[in-house]
Amino acid sequence: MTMPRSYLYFLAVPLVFVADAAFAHAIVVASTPLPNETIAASETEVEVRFNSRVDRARSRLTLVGPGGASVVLPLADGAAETLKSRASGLEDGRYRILWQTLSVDGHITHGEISFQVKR
Ligand SMILES: [Cu+2]
Repeated sequence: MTMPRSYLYFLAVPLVFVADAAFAHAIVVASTPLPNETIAASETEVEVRFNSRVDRARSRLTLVGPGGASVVLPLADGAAETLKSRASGLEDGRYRILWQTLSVDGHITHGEISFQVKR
């Protein structure tokens, strides 16, 4: 099957643009805890891994507890693609890890990972 050259050109341009944007932004590729994981302990490692390096000084992990109170988690050293910390003193209930990050292309992205503590 053959296509007019001009049609292929217009088809290709948006695909290139989308691929470029996807590589540039920080996207979560793995996490601890996993989304909706249940933890049977009062503390856990917190790690969010992205598809690209992140600016740790301008990134943040916030833990929101079952009662709605939130605390900014201190970031530990680690791989350049990760935000790493530790949450302790956890009670039973549903928690959310809010992540906000500045990726190397200067774009801020954010999201959240929900998990449950049940002992
Ligand atoms: Cu970007």
